Amino acid sequence: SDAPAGDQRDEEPAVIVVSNRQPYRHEWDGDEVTVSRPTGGLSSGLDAALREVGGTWIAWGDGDADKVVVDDDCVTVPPDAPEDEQYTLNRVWLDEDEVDNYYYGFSNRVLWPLCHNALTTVRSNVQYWETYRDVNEHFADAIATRASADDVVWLQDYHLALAPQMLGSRLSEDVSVTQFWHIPWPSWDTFRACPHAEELLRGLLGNDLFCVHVPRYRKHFLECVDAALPEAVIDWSTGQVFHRDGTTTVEVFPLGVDLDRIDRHASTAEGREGLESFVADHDIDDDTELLLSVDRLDYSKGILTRLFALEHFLETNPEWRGELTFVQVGTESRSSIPAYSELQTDIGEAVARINERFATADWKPIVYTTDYVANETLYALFRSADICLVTPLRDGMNLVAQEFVAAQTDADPGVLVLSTMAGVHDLVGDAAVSVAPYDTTQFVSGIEEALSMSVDERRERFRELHGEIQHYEVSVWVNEVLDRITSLATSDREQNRV
Ligand code: ADQ
Repeated sequence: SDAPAGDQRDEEPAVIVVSNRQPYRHEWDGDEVTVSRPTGGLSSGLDAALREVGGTWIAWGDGDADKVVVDDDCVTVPPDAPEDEQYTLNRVWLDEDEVDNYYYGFSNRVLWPLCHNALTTVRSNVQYWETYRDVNEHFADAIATRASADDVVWLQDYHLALAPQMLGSRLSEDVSVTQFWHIPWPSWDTFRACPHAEELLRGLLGNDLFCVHVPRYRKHFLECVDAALPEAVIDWSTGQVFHRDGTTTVEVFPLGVDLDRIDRHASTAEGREGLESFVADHDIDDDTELLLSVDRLDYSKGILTRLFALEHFLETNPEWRGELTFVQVGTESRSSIPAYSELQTDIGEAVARINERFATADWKPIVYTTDYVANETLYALFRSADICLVTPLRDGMNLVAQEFVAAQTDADPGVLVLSTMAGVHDLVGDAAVSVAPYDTTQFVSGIEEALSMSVDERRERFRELHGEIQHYEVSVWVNEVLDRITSLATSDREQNRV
């Protein structure tokens, strides 16, 4: 392709972001091209960073195989931005078998449940593993083609655990490699269940800098390295791991959301109108207290235990019947994996059962939708919610909790009910109403506490939450990670000179 190589702007090093998911999707139908844009907080944060510094984003060219033009690896994005705000999107094309075994297989039937302590859900086989390794090779090849001296390669997440080590033989010493692990890192006692634990750890030690959301995960990662790799020497105070191929520094960089963008979206006319239609379409009574949850339909998000807790709440608090509406927005996810399709069925059934049990002629306790909700509408919905229930069984960070806080206002803020099992709970702690998601009794008390909280206490907690999540807004996070990898590279060069 003749797309321009990622140019380096200002004094910053050129950045090569690498992720499984692409930030823009191009679909050609004859001559007509449709570009869909990123929606998630992370992808728009990284997109903004690349637009600023220039560079390349390498990702799986996910799309409808009949429609995408498969021989064109690179395009310039965003298509409608001025030239000095564009960068190169370089796609790695995968065939159906590769997607099945690498993405739905090893990534999401082994690593995802393993890292979320869902060991009974892990399904491992040699084909998943070998394809995972092959696809990581494809990514490493694509990176090696694009990277030049002093560049920073920034890998995202668990789909690419082997690529860093593979880069060792493909890149010159002066290219820095860093990776962000977006999901939890489990204890060694869990991680050792993986038949490829050592290879995965060695793969990740190909990074100069390996980053996680909270200190717990860093501690677990270092303990895994300590237990599994006899050749590694750990400096526990600095988080440095010395090994055959060099040094890997393991650090903590919590990821946040874009506070201004959410606040802006929540107050736009589109947001307000979107919210009005949402309320009308779903027959929500404006006078009821609005309880809200927004999740991908994933077993780690604790949706079923939440529904059971709500059922128990309605059972034991009859005075609240007719007075509240619980809205669950769910996005379908990984549906070809049985654990996910079964979950979708179970959620549908639980919602129907609870509604049947408690609904009256003019009131329904649960509104459940899997429809796409536009960003503006979603943030307006967050703003209008009285309580947000973020109750995962385990979650690397959880951005929804932060999006809810970002959308609230000081005058009459809502209450965040937050699972102790979410990474974000380590950071905001008791400013939220904490619940243990597995304990129905405690969960119900949490809902009762949130419903009866005085406006003074709500304001106090909101200020505390808002103050806390400001520290790691997504733009701050991007800059801190990039500054850190750059400073590690500089001190490395200086040491080599001595
Ligand atoms: P996820 O598991 O996807 O991310 P989360 O952090 O909650 O979880 O982020 C989901 C994002 O998708 C949020 O921005 C949310 O608003 C959006 N979203 C969800 N449902 C939606 C819907 N129906 N419509 C529109 N938007 C929707 C992984 C880890 C997390 C970690 C993030 C970032 O599992 O623990 O916080 O990466 O590192």
